[in-house]
Amino acid sequence: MSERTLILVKPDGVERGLVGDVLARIERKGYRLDRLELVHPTDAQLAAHYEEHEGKPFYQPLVDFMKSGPVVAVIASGEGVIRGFRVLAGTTDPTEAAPGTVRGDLARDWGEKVQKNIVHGSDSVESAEREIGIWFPESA
Ligand code: RTP
Ligand code: MG
Repeated sequence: MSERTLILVKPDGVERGLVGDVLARIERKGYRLDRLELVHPTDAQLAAHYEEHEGKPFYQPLVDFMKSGPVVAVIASGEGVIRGFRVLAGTTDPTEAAPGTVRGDLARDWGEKVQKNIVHGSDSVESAEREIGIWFPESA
């Protein structure tokens, strides 16, 4: 069944000029780009987006990092795109991310200090709909 997901190219990906590379991987896989916008995230957007991580040691550094530059927010759709994009992205820690994935090929933060891992992708239908409401309220 077709579904949609919320993808972010994080500030490290934008800064390093990897937006086109990430979008190309999504398109080549056969997913559709439904919405695309360069955004300077607000505190409110980041607090909502990362509410599940509030209170964890990496929370504030993560929010500060996400505010360090613009991000590219994307709604992509297609059959199985939520899981499919997580597979394209690779595991959270680039050390473990498989070659051929965004993080496996391109990310440069390792192990305990993993943070700059280029992309975010929703992890469930519920997360996707919630996150779409944060970044594209008019598409919710
Ligand atoms: P994302 O939400 O960005 O798609 O990544 P994910 O599901 O693979 O990872 P998640 O556990 O949701 O963590 C969100 C982001 O927080 C940073 N992080 N830092 N230092 C740490 O232990 C740590 N753990 C996570 C990463 O930027 C991760 O993508
Ligand atoms: Mg996550």
